[in-house]
Amino acid sequence: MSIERTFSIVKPDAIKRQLFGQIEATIESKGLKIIAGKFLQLSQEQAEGFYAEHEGREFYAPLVEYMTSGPVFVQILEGENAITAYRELMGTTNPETAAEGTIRKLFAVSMRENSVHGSDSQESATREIEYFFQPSEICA
Ligand code: IDP
Repeated sequence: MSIERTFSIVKPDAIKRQLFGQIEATIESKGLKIIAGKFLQLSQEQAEGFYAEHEGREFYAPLVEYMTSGPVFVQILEGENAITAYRELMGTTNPETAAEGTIRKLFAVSMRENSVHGSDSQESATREIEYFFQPSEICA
């Protein structure tokens, strides 16, 4: 067991449907601590850069359009094995295959509008945290 940090986004579909509080409560109930967070309206450039690894895929342009369609909440979560623990709590990308009790099973609308993001590795977590946060914004 090790204490890790992971990066999470509550995506536009969830903010629009006022599911922010329920999602944060689910995260806290799993023992993950929210050590930084802010609401943002992503620019086209921010969304493209964040999802640059998917450039060229057929879902890239609609994904960027969706991620800029309304406010998001970006946050840093800390806890034991936080990267894997939060990926498990989110559920699979496609909500139809997500396990019972996961955030995506509970709240997601579709494969694109799937309510939350979570880093998939230590390298991604470091990159994504640095993409959105200054060290001074982290309250650990
Ligand atoms: P993840 O968010 O579960 O890690 P990724 O494969 O990294 O999934 O994809 C990033 C995001 O792109 C997904 O969360 C989802 O919003 C969107 N996405 C991925 N694959 C598809 C697809 O086939 N159709 C529509 N949207 C997709």
